[in-house]
Amino acid sequence: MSPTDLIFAQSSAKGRSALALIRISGKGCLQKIERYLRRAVSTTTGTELSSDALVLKHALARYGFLVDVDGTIIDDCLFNFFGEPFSYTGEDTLEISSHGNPYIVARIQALLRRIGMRDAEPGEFTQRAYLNGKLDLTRAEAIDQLIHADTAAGVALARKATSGIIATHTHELREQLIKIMAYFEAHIDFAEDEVGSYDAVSQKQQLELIHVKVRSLADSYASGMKMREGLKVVFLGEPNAGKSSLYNALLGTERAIVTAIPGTTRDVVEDRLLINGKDFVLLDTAGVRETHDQIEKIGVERTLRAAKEADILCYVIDPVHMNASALELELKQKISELKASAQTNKSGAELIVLTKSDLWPSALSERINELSRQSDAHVPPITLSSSQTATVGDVRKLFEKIYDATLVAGRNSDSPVLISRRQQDKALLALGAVEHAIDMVARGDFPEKIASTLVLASQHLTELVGEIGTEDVLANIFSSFCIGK
Ligand SMILES: Nc1nc2c(ncn2[C@@H]2O[C@H](COP(=O)(O)OP(=O)(O)OP(=O)(O)O)[C@@H](O)[C@H]2O)c(=O)[nH]1
Ligand SMILES: [Mg+2]
Repeated sequence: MSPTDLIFAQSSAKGRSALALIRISGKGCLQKIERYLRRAVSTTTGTELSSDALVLKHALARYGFLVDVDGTIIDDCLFNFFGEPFSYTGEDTLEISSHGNPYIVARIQALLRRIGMRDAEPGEFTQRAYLNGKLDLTRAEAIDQLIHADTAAGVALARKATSGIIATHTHELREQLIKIMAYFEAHIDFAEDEVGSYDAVSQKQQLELIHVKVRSLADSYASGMKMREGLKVVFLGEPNAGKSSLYNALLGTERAIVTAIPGTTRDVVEDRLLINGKDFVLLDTAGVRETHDQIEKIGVERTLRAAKEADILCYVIDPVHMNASALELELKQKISELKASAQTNKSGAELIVLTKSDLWPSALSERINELSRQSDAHVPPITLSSSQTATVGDVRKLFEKIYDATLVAGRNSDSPVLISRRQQDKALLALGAVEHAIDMVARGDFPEKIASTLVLASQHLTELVGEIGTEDVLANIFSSFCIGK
């Protein structure tokens, strides 16, 4: 890839559409194409077609014809020119919006090849933006994610990262490390009376503060990932408990089959639910029981596998035949049975939904209400549901509450959230080096050794932002991006 070539690509989606956008980048791209631009007839004034070339200036839009080498009109297009450095890539950039017919796009691309331009590699525009100092690597990655995110949180996190918050925060941490490093370096060669007395303990405290920050930066990747994917809610219960009815009520569609026959649901049914910008993946499952039915048996196995992956385990229990006075005990018993069969040891959140409230005897109703208000009850939070009265609002609120409690880092808009495994790897390497340096200070190691470990830590942070990177590594990162971006 030569950074001086003129490159082009269709930046809009392939296929038939109202408009297509072809982007060209590289020094002198306008001069190259200018002889193929013609003034079009004004659709408002009907002014005559002129053979004059269109005059394009910096960041100006012009409407006109694009003609082929033989002078025939390819299409009437909108030309947007952005002169260096005021473009996405930092180079002269011309964007051609034509009609979105694949034949027209192919003809334009053939013309561009014919006049010496070449097809851009995936991510090459962004790579040029990076090489021209328009973006750091974390922002380039953010742009790629902004295009690919398929959840509300994914878009929000990518947007946040395009502001450069990851780079800013990482630079701050790096500067703090360098200050401490300078302290240790100062004590390598100089006598104590020149640089003051050597106080490693206070430096260790500073390092511990940085350690906390680097750790929360590294940890932010996992919580960001959960936000992007959505918290997995698994509904677990006996056959006929009302799982599928609750599931449908939450989604607002008849997604799962509901019948009065126990053992209706066999496959795990999966769908997404968005509550106030928070993503959840809801999994309805087969009711758990001993069975000889071969199909149901497989269904139960699938349920138990899904339960192991749950971020929120939602016990769905039909309490209609439970004893009001022994309710708490009976619920605990039921839950421990379900838990034992699911063998979940994941420390996800749990909640109970008690179903069929329209059928509850009044004594049971009173006891359930009492228990669900009781914050120190010895069972997970309880919420009530009935497919008839559909009190799904309460269930949604509980989901949200758990979401907020689980994904603290992502909610706090001031703290950066790492968005790629590459970034997390670098943060973890930096974390390891800071930990090592803390141990060295504790052991009373030589200042030069501590300083060199801190150099290493700061290098990992620099690499996180992408300021040091071999060409191979960079090409590898950008090649996973879209063509035309
Ligand atoms: N009266 C009443 N009936 C309900 C309520 N919720 C569910 N049911 C009924 O209970 C029966 C079982 O409901 P489902 O939602 O299929 O139960 P499930 O837990 O998915 O059952 P399986 O798929 O067999 O594990 C159906 O006849 C529902 O109409 C409710 O709130 N009130
Ligand atoms: Mg069901």
